[in-house]
Amino acid sequence: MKPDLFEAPDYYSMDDLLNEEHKLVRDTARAWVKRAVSPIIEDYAQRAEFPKEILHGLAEIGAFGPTIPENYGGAGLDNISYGLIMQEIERGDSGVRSTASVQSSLVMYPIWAYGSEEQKQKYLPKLATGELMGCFGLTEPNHGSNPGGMTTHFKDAGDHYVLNGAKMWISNAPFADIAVVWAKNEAGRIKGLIVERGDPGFSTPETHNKWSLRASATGELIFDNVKVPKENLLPGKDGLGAPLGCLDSARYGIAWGAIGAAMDCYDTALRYAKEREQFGKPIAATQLQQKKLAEMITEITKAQLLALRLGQLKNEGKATSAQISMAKRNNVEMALEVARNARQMLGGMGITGEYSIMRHMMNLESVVTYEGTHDIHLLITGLDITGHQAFS
Ligand code: TGC
Ligand code: FAD
Repeated sequence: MKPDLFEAPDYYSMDDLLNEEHKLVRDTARAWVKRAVSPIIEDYAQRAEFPKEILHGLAEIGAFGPTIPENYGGAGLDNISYGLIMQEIERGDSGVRSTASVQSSLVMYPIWAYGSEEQKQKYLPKLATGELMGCFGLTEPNHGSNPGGMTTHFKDAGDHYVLNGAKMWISNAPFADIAVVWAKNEAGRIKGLIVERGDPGFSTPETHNKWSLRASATGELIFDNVKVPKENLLPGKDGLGAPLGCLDSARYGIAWGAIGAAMDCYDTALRYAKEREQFGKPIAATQLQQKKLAEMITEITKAQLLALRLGQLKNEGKATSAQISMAKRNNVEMALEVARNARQMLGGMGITGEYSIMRHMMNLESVVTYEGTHDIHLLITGLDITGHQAFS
């Protein structure tokens, strides 16, 4: 892969809107990605292997629990810093950002928001350092966009629960030490349970043959009469709103992360277009390639403004789920479009692993599907503005 020459586009001087802490956090993550992710990620993606060697570095830049309070091992940062970290990591690779998103928003967040004090003390500090890694089991083979229909269930067996069922498409599952699992109790109410690797009857087979997120490990969670200690039930919240509340946090991070992937594609295409000559002049001097570049930077800039405003609203506790859906949907689609156009601008070279663009493009096909598909987020906006739900 070519050396990482990334220069971040900032067409509307967004830096002026960030405080010193935001810039420090962002620059630390940016430097780490250049040093630790860019040189190795293409090889790992080609081999379809997760680079475990980066876990320590992810913890060091505050990517595990950026907004979790420091007394539980988190970084105690605001939501804009969290978003900027996700942007920088996804600039390197969406699969690496996935690992950070899952650990922070889908494992640490529910334990922090819905867990008992004992659960917080036991798990959060170790999750923040990466000593423990987690995954989040909501999706099932027959229930993806409609998680409320889940069939994974547990029964009260006196001093413990017995859990049965299966989850599918679970990021980090093959190596996670713990899983936050959403399942129905005997009354049909959705609850969160912490299941630990090694519990008899619990297995995590890996999902192979992915053309997307190849540097992220994806798997199933199989529960065959797994005994779960009663103290592993998350007591703070139940119902579908509990897992969906975690998704709000992860979707917010993705709205920022996708910008990182788009910035990397744009920056690569711009540099290539200035250097690559055809018909006796740089392709950057042709109207058609300028159109692509001008539209890319326009869309990236709009997405940056959307994410920053959403971050401000989130910091004020005012961001709604529907606003988060709009940003996730818009920014991921934007990044996919940028990646597709940037890929074309590199001609044949665009399909090789010499450049990051094709990897970003394929990764983004997962990002536009997980955490709620493009269509589902449109329906969430539709419901919000009309008051009519059109899911079923
Ligand atoms: P609905 O009746 O609308 O809602 C049920 C209850 O949930 C509440 N609620 C929310 N609460 C918090 N945050 C949100 N975003 C919420 N959305 C809804 C709602 O108020 C209600 O509460 P209550 O108290 O009245 O019961 O539910 P529905 O069954 O009609 O479904 C709505 C729908 C389709 C929007 C929802 O199911 C949905 O978002 N589906 C998409 C599923 C999804 O996003 N799955 C993601 C799995 S995790 C993942 O992909 C991780 S990838 C990670 C990575 O690698 O980065
Ligand atoms: P389906 O729900 O079957 O949807 C298929 C198509 O139908 C989509 O285009 C969808 O938009 C459309 N559709 C569905 N309902 C409607 C409707 N009412 N109206 C119109 N169109 C509709 N899940 C987790 O729980 N944890 C994870 O860590 C996790 N990681 C993932 C990692 C990867 C790489 C991938 C690909 C997925 C991951 N997921 C995870 C699962 C992800 O959230 C689901 O794939 C996603 O929610 C969509 O569900 P589905 O794949 O079953 O598609």
